[in-house]
Amino acid sequence: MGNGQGVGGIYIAGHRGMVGSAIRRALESAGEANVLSATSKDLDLRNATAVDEFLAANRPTQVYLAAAKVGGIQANNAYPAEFIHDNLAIQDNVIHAAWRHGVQRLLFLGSSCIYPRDTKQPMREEVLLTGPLEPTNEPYAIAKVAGIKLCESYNRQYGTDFRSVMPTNLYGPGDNFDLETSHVLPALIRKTHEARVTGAESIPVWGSGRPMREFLHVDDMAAACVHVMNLDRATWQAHTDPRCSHLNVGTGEDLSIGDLARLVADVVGFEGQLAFDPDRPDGTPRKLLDVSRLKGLGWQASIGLREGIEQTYQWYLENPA
Ligand code: GFB
Repeated sequence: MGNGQGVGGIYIAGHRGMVGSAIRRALESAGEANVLSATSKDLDLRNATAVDEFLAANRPTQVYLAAAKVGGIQANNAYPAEFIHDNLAIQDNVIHAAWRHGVQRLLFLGSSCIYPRDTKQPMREEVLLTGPLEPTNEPYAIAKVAGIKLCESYNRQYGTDFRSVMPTNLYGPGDNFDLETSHVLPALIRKTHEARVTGAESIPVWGSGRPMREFLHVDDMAAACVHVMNLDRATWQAHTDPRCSHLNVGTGEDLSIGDLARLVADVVGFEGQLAFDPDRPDGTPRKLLDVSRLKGLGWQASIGLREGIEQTYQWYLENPA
């Protein structure tokens, strides 16, 4: 618990997750020595009293709220109660305690699934709450919308400086490679690698292969988080609206799941077939982010998709589950 250096410092909630650990790497490589964290065994973020006591004892100046119950399309469908309950509880506890204990700045991490299923592409921040959500991840999305509104409400009522960023589909080192609960990219890396090793003729690809997705490397996401956290308040306020304060984080480019599977096959060196499985859900047809707001604030992604997949595949080979 904590870092034993007394009050102050930067607390990363979810430091063991893919995004939290990338934020930690980014902060440490920028020379930040005072990074606080607590494992879920030591601090259950769903427990309001425990969260309050942790923030009261450690009094961080900044909080990165990267802790969340996450998963791919199948996990979202299978565990809707956990996806809405755990995420609402974590956010509510951390944001409320951050206000109570004078955290100077908090960054809440959401997801591009907050936007309506059928909306104009690329999606601008303003389309939030203008239409129905994609059913496969509605509980998760509702929790993330609530997180944005929690931040905005505390800012409006109490003058806090709580900010939100909404990443597109993330991938990279530390990802979940479990085939039933993971997102598509780690699943394809694992399936394709195993097919190459065993000499299988084809790999199963869920759905039609037609949905379009945008992928952002987690180190880009971490860099964006640190960038947004460090913007001075006047700049942040000038580029956001008190009732539409979240910022999209993505590359601004997408591709079909079929093309993604072919790219992964090329990186891994698998020459077999793709076997699309129409019994698995496609989910939302497209969710490309409009990233012009964040570009206007001086940040854009730098890791290309092929390069990111190559690096993640290497990480997967070096870190067997
Ligand atoms: O990454 P994914 O699970 O999540 O699936 P979403 C993206 C697309 O890839 C879907 C297809 O059309 C899947 O059917 N796909 C193909 C696969 N093969 C596979 C496979 O082996 N595994 C998986 N998982 N998908 C999630 C949301 O939606 O996106 C979350 O459920 C979150 O809430 C996350 O927002 C970023 O992009 O459909």
